[in-house]
Amino acid sequence: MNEKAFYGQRDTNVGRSVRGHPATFGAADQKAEKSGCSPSTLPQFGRYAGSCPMRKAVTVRTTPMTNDNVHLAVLITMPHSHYSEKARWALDRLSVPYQEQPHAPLLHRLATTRNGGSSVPLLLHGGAHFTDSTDILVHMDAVCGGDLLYPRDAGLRREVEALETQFDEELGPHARRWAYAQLLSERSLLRQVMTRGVPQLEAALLPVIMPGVIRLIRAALKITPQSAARSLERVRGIFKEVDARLDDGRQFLVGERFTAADLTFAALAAPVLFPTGYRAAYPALNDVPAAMRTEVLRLRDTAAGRFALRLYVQERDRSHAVA
Ligand SMILES: N[C@@H](CCC(=O)N[C@@H](CS)C(=O)NCC(=O)O)C(=O)O
Repeated sequence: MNEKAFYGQRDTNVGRSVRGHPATFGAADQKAEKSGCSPSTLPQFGRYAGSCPMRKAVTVRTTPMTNDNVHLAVLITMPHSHYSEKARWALDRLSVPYQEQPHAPLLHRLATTRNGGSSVPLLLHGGAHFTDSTDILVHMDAVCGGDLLYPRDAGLRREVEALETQFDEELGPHARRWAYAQLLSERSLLRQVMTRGVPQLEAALLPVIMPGVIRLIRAALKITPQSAARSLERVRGIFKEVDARLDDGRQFLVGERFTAADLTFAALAAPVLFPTGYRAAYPALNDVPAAMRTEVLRLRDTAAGRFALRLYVQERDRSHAVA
């Protein structure tokens, strides 16, 4: 596989939407989509993340997309992916029933390319596919009536979008590069997190392909001690900007309530914060190298770090239905 094509490329596949303009659906689809946020109208099977009581007591079953279940959302992920956690959090927040299909790194490409994408998360919903986390949030917010993750007010929405873009393009990649740089030599820790919930065959194959996966990650993310140090500096810089924004005592980054900006910050800062309540697979902070732990504790002890941790405690299990 082409190294450049691996990790963090935004692709331009069908189903990718321009902000605020979800991929087009037929009229009948749109009507059906309207009910997409009401769990009771959708087939009750699949793996539902989150704590919505309506999602309890379901069986896990891998279900190919057919005409019968085309409206059930399917989220293709990797267990440890922070962009996948961003999409998962949004679906949980909006009470959208979905089936999650986690895959081991590299092997995820079998699932994503088959569905018109490359990276994870990839969402299949209503006969369309969405190959970028932001597109997933924009689509689901619109489908659920709007004004949930993105404010209806145009000025506030622009502010949310600008922050989300900055976190997507800078915080996510820099936090990831730094974290991988600390963990790539910890093979058994990585194996544990990268196989959580994946199909048995992929879990069995991972130890065999692990050296190749690690080489690929190192090359694709251009990980060197110098680049990792630069990425940590960039993360600290973004945290300082968030500190400054929170300085007036506000509870959320934009406006008076939780938006896609808060969600994206908390999800994409996870590789440098190891938050409790994080749904992606991470090692315990006690098991990571001491230098990494020290830095994580330092970042946790900033206004931005405390803010992200608070969002996990107060907002991660909250859905709009009960907000
Ligand atoms: N812009 C994308 C970035 C997603 C991304 O970087 N995903 C990583 C995992 S965190 C991935 O799938 N990397 C492997 C690949 O690109 O095949 C999004 O927001 O969804």
